[in-house]
Amino acid sequence: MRRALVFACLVALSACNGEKESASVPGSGVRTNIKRYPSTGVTKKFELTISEFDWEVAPGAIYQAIGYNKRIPGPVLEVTAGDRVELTLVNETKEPHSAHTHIVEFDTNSDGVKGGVAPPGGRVTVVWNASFAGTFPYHDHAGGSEGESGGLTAGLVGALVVHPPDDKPDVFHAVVLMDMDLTRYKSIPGTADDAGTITDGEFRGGHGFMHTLNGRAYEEWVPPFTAKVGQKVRWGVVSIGREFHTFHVHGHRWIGNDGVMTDNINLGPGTFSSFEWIEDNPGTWLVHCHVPDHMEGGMIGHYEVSR
Ligand SMILES: [Cu+2]
Repeated sequence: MRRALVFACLVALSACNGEKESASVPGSGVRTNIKRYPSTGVTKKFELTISEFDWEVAPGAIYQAIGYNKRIPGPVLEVTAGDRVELTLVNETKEPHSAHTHIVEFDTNSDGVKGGVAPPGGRVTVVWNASFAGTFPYHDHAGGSEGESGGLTAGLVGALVVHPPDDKPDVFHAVVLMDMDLTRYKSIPGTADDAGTITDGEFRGGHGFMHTLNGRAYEEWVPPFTAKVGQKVRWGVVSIGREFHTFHVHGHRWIGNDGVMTDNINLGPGTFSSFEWIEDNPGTWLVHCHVPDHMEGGMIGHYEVSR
């Protein structure tokens, strides 16, 4: 009886996988039907300055950050599929740093691990082709004195957005999910423990201390995402911290990476997802990670849809 049940489950699973493999979802990063775009003949140039600065994760919570262009996350790099990109990094810190970029095509000189690293006080230019559409992470991978994860936790993270040339949205929202680290706070007005017990302050922890949407924590502080009814709204969500997260949007639904309808996607470290809809549901909606202490730890914001 049990064996028959297991067999039935296996059959169901393989049928399910077969369905996923043949799915074609534009902009969703499916594993088959990957579309490689021909060159546009255009070279886009970006320059990012890497420096140390104070970043306000939540009101009064000052983070000793290292980031691109004095912000967490770094600027959204927006290009068209088929573009060639020259990305120059100017490193004003005392450690080597880089911008390793997912999915794009490059050689090891532009990988950001051994090649493509900006030395302390120096600069480097990396070159890659944005041949595939979607939203992907870029992040430090140079492995300075704080190791491979030090730059990520300090704030050296960002999103690359590659739009198909013939399919641009009316509204695009890039979302970077990132975990902060208690040891990097210069000041934090009040803290609670990981269980959320607030003794003398206002900020609940989560694992390590606060989780962010685009570098900010809590719905009063995360700038609201906006759209109007009738617009084609595309989201590109990148997860780049050390925790697993979900991204949940109230009042909406879409086709997830696995080809199945969802309103809440799973994102492990270094993963990403793009999805879209034609907006038809006005109101102020919550967007948040569904891990309870991540949501309580700040990974929550608003999506405001007007008529
Ligand atoms: Cu989370």
